[in-house]
Amino acid sequence: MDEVIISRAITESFMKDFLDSLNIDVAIAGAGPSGLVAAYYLAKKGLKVSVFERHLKVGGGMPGGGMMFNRIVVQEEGKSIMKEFGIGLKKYRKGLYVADSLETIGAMCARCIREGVKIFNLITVEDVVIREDDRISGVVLNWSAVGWSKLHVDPLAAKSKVVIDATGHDAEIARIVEKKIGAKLFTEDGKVKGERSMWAEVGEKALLENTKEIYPGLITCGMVANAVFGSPRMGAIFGGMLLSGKKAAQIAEKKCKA
Ligand code: 48F
Repeated sequence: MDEVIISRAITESFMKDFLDSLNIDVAIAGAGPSGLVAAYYLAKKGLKVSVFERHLKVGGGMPGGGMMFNRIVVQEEGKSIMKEFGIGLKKYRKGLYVADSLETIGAMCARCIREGVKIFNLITVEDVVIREDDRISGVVLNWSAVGWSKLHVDPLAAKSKVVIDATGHDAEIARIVEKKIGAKLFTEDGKVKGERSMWAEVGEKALLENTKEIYPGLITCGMVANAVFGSPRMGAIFGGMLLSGKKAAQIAEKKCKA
């Protein structure tokens, strides 16, 4: 057992995936439920997709369930996507199901990776790459530890045809585009409106409508969609997140193939 061989195996295997991710079809910021679902459907269609997640763990808001009770609730509309991932659902009442949030994360992650999605944890998307007409053309990446320790280290970049913002409540990529490019997003006033207080039913309905291209090459996904368009949050109900991920994938696929 040679420690150097173990070290080489890890480094070479990781670097192969990282190099493969520098020129891709779709870059996804955030490995929460919506980002993972989007990645899965894109990979299933044969597109090259990589997900960059800031934290050590993937799953975004899922491990904490509702107030640290590690369960999530999914309504009828999200059932078929949960089934596609092979996740167990317990019927709670008509049209409403409960899932173990840890099983959900494990299953989503495994299915994504088996479909060919490259998932990188501990990497933050800190900016976007732009080209003519300020079109979004990729993501700017750095180790999350660099930001946390406030080190002055320049990032690296990956090019993609489309970027999906699945960063959750803070809508980080949309805000970067608004601030740094001074861009008018495709919202009423051209800005990120910020999410509104909790109203599960309205929030869930709005989520699908708000999942769209908000700037050339940038697509909202999951909670980002409601944060960008000023719609309510919805708490630990996840059907909308799954459907939003699927819709973001469909929009991104069309753009990649256009
Ligand atoms: O927050 P998150 O789970 O987003 P989501 O997919 O799902 C929302 C639900 O979890 C919940 C909810 C349910 O109704 O409202 O909140 O919309 O996952 C977002 C992920 O993005 C990562 C973050 O660590 C989290 O895992 N993230 C955020 N900013 C960045 C990032 C960034 N700049 N670069 C990389 N990852």
